[in-house]
Amino acid sequence: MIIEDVHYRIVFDSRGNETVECVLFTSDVVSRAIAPSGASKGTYEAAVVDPYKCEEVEEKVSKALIGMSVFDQEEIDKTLRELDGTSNFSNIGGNFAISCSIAVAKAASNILGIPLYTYVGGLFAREIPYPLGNVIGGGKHAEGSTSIQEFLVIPVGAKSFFEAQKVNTAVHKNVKKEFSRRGIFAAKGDEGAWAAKISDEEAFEILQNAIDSVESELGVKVRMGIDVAATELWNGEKYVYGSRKLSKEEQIAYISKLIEDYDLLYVEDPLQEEDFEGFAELTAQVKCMICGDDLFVTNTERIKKGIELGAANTVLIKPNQVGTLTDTYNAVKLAKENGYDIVVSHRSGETEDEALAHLSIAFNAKLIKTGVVGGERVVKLNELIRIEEMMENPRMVRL
Ligand code: 2PG
Ligand code: MG
Repeated sequence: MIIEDVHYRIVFDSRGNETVECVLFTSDVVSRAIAPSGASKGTYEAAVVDPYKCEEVEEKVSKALIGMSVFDQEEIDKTLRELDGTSNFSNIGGNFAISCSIAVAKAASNILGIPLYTYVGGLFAREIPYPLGNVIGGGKHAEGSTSIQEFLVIPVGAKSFFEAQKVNTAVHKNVKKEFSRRGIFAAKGDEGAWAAKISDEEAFEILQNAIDSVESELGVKVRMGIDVAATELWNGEKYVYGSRKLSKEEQIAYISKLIEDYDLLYVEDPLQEEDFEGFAELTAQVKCMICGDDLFVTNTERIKKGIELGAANTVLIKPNQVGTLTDTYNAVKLAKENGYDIVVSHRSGETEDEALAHLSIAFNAKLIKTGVVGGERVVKLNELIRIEEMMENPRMVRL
C-alpha cells in the first residue's frame, strides 16, 4: 500500500491531443489514470501544464509521494497542492495532479478488492445516475454548427441504466435519420454529437421529432436539456448568436422561454461565467435544473458564492477542473449540503479512463454527462452497465 514510484507518460486523447497518464507503483498493485481535457474551458479551472514537461513533474511528484500510503488520499492530495504552491495548480498542472490523485484511489480500491465507487462513496453509494446524452452539438465542439454547445437528452422514464443508454442511442440514431430526411449533411463533433449547418431552433425541432419517435417506439419518456456554454457566446456586452445579439436580460428571457417551450429538464451555463446575479435571476424564475459549469469550475469558493446568491440549483463536477479527488469531494459535499444536485461530467477531450463512471455513483450524481457514442464516451457508459449488472439491487436515482 506504500507508493514506491510515480511515472508519467504522454498518451493521446479523443481529439488526438497529447495528455498525461499517471502510473502509480505500490508493492501490491500498479494503477493508472489519465487526465481528460476541455475545449470550452472556464477561466477559473485548474491550469493545464504542457504534457511534455512530464519528466520534470514526475521527478517532483515522486519525490513528494514515495513512501506515502495510498490510503492517505487526503494527505496525498494536500501534498500535491503544497508541492504546487499555487491556488490553481499552475506549477505542476491540474492535469498532472488529477491523474495522480485518481490513480491513488484506484490503487487503494484495488488493494482492498472493492470497486472504486464503493471505496470513494462507501457502502450506501448504490444509486445509478441517468445518462445525460449529447445528441446535437456545436459551439467550440463543432464550429459552424449550432450556437448552443450541446442539445442533450435524459431518458427519465427508463427503469434501468441499460434501458436509459439504449434510449439515448435510439435518439442519437433518430436525429441522424431526421437530418437525412431533411437532406442535411451532418458530421460528428468532438463528443460524438451530430453537427450540421443548422440554427438552434432547427436543432430543437429535429431533436423534438427524434424524441417523439423514440418515445412512441420504445415507450420511454425522454426530456431535453442544453449546455449553452454562454461564456463562449459572450463578447463582453452581448450574447452573440450569429447576427442576433442579446443583452443579459434578453438572454435570461430567451432561456426562460426555451425552458417553457421545450419543457427542458436541464440547462447548463445559461449565462457567462462571471454573472452569478444573472444565474440567480433565472434560477428564481424557472422550474428546471440550472447547472453551473464554467461558473463553478468544481471550486468550493465559487460554489460558496453561488449558494449565497442562489445562483443555481445544480453543480457540474469535473475532477480535472480542480485537480484532486479531495477537492472534487469537497465541492460535491458543499453542494449537496446546500441542496444542490450533482451532475458528473466528462470533458470534450476524453480517453478510455472509466473512473468517472464510478465517481458518478460515489457522489450520488443525478446525471452523468458523457456523450452517447464514441469509445471514450461508451467506456464510461458500459462500465455503468457492468456495475448495474453486478449490484444486488440496482436502483436509479430519483430525478
Ligand atoms: C462542457 C464540456 C463537456 P469541455 O462544456 O460541459 O461537455 O466541454 O470539456 O470542452 O469544457
Ligand atoms: Mg459545460
